[in-house]
Amino acid sequence: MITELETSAANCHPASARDYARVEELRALQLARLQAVVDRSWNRVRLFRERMDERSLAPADIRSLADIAKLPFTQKSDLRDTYPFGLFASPMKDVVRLHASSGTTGKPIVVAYTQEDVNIWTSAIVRCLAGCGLDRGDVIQVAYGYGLFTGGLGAHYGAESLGATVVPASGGHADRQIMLLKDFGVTAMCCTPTYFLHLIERAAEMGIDIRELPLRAGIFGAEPWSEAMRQRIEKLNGVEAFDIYGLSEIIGPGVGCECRRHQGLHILEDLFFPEIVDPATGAPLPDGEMGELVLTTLSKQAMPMIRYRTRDITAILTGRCDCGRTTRRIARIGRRSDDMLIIRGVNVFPSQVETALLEVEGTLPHYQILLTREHGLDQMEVRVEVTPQMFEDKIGALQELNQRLQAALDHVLGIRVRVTLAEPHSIERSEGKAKRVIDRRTS
Ligand code: DLL
Repeated sequence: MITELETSAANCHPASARDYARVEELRALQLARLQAVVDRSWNRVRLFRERMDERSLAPADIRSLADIAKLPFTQKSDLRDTYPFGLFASPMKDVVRLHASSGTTGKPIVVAYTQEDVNIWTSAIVRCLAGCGLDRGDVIQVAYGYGLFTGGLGAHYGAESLGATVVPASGGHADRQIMLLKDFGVTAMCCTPTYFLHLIERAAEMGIDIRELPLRAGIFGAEPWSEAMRQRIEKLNGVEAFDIYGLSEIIGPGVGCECRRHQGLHILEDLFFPEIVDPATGAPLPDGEMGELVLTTLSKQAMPMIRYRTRDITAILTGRCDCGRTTRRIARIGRRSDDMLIIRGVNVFPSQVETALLEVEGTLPHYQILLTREHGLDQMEVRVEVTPQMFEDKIGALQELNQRLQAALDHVLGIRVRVTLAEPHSIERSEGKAKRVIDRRTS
């Protein structure tokens, strides 16, 4: 039941009015909230106070939004080092929810919410979903994992508060997901883009044509996905694909989301203050330049985050979105500063590989990057699945496809990589975030 395009505060969802606030009003609100959050953190979080003291800074020194640049950064290791509750700014009796993100090594990081934090998070998701044109009357299947991961419960509370009918499917059990999708008349799906790809593939095997179902929108996030991937999803399935962004440390999903114009992700700026910095030096970068996104929470009570280094690479887009929202937008996040691979001295990002592969006809959006070291030299192999038609075709067609992929990758990456064409379904599917890179280099 996707609604008409919103264009102003007058015809938007009531929860979205803030997104259309006058810019001066928004900046004044941000400053007042920034001062409050700095004050709260200084008074209640030891690590933050020590870092402020080291710089001879006091909360009263934050007089303008530009003063944010004086504040110390926070990073993931700070959460690990203070595990589990060291960065909390509320006593446990006020904390109503904990989430945790597993990470690849050691202890997870833990994040906390007061009741008000949960309410604000919920309203953030309502605004995101309303911006995607969803409303009461929609049936929203949430296939992000429920549990310590923020995706499932975050999307759930928001969708329910929107007044939509929520199907809390959680991740996994593809056949059951498809049955629910079909039998419950689901109109919007919330999951990772790679899981959606898996579901539509499985639906086809079950003889179900997604285009004949009421499904109209996909709210996809939690992992990087390319514009080429969006085109594949939309063209094949008649689903409008929206990019939603967020991270546990800041709140979970709902930091930003695309609207129906798909011109970048609107940051919910009354709740989160974005900056872009040079990932190497931490120096602020002007709007329009790509760099690392740094976020400050403007309303969180239980665990405020000040200048959190997300490692996500994007740019603040200049100019207004045609939707009429006044909030600033960020470009799609294609990569993280820490997912850069260095292959024979050349910097390679998995997102570049995805874009190159999907621009060539005959491929499926399932691929993996395998890194090995032979005689001291890094080797990169890209395994990509090809369509069943292609696979059944003559050997010559496969060879030709291989050459085209080689050329596309050479062009984008500037290094020679090995391309292996894989049979449909031969690469493992993910239920959540996809694992694209397998690194078998030993040192
Ligand atoms: O992935 C929260 C979330 C759930 C977002 C559902 C959207 C939908 P974490 O597990 O803490 O939280 O992982 C956060 O995932 O720093 C990005 O690197 C990546 N990420 C999240 N959304 C996007 C996106 C959730 N739309 C980390 N595009 C972030 C690219 C994304 N990367």
